[in-house]
Amino acid sequence: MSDFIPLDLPLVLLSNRGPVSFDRDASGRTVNRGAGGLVSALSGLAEHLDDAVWVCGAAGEEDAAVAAESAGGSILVQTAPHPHVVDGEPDGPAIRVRLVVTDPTAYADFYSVWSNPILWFIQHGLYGRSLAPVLTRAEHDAFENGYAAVNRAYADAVVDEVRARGGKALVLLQDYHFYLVADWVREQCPDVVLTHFVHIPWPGPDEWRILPGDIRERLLRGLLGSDVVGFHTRRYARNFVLCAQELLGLPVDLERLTVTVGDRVVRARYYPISVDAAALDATQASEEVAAHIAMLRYIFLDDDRQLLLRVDRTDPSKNVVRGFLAFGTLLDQHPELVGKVSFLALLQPSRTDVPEYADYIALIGALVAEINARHTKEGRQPIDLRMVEDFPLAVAAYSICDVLIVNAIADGMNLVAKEVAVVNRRGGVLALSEMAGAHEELGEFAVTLQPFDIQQMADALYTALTMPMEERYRRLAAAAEQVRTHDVRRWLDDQLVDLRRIAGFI
Ligand code: GDG
Repeated sequence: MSDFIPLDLPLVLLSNRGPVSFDRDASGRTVNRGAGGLVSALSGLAEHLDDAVWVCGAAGEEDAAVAAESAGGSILVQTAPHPHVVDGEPDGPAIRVRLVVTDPTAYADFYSVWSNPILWFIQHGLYGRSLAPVLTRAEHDAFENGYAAVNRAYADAVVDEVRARGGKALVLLQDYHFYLVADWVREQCPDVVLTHFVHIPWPGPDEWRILPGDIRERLLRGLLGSDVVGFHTRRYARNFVLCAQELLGLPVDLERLTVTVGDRVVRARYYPISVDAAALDATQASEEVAAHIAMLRYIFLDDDRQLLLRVDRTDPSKNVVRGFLAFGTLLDQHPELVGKVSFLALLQPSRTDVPEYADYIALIGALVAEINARHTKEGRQPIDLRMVEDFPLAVAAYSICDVLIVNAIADGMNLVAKEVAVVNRRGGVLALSEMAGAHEELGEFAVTLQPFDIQQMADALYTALTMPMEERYRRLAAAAEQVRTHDVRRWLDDQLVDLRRIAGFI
């Protein structure tokens, strides 16, 4: 990747999961690098800067042991050629990391009561409302003693790091775990320049009215401590400004997407996150992916058969169940497709400790069994459901699928759609929910899905599977071009340019 733009100020990052985690095996302490586009983009930036620190949670026991050894301070982790903690000068790229340890009960209330599920459910519109949520004294207490307390601990760590740098720094906060942090940091360090980026959808004011009035007010006021609140799309940014207007009564400008808070102007901006196209190309070129491709071709693509793919966490927001219902309807209404189309679903089990998620997995299994029983032909079942964590397998499937289905009820962006656009080599068609953030950029090249309408989705899948080859390749090339020219580096650079402008450097 090319060089990062100069920042002129130290950088303090905050996210729940950090760039490295620690473990222990027979040989002693091991250091693992975090996976995914976000962590690698931010790691690239942090490695490049002279003065940057990444504040994150101590996830496991070994993380806590490392934090204890550093007496609450930061450590320097060299990230290549092999990751390890360094005492003196590193002789390769390195990231300064500060691991925050919190009380386990408070953390459980923060993470497993408020962040996921309550905030996740509100922001993805997952509550049925007639019977859920039920907010009792326990949830009020969990907010105070969990969400707020943990936010406070992380905010204190950020403040500590900013003060150690003279009180002036660029601060980048990530996601729905930390809505209270910006305001606290600004109170202690008024000279920071701060962006809070929200990776999930931001719904309109009425969804937020599900929450107790004082809590939703605190969450909004917390975020308004930022200079910029970043989202994936204009729609989410606008919803945020509407919330400030309707729920807090603050003066706003809905065209410029600004909120006036006392003598400060807070901007809601949209920076669509993306993928690291070069890293994806490298993964695709690996022997492991080639072996998977050969196997998938052998299983799914002999004769003139086609492959429909989905790759998701087993999260109710991804709408896996309605996706299978639509596929079942497609086969009912187009029996000529039975035996001609396979549906490969690579699902990563997620948050299985949350009852709604465990129930959802059971529902998926039962539905797949039922559709497979109904449409097995010559011993071949139409759906191949695999509960796996296997990124090279996912990239192999991306490369050769005919149709990718993303039918989320709500999805901040959805990186899977962008990954397929970059690596597919078979004229793969994106069947993309209008409720995924990615639809704002890729909708014109996709077949649009309306995630609650089973018949519409079945019809759209039929359109995708029967689209002329030339049209398929034309759309795929245009989608790939859009993603390659708007990759994850651009997502980050655009935010940094805005921060430098606010700080007065440009
Ligand atoms: C949240 C928001 C937003 C796939 N299989 C495996 C695996 N993957 C990778 C995919 C992709 C990532 O996981 C999933 O990203 P998504 O964007 O699709 O969805 P969320 O996990 O819900 O992410 C979302 C995103 O944050 C970024 O802001 O786009 O809207 O919900 O990169 O390729 N990764 C591993 N093993 C697999 O088997 N490790």
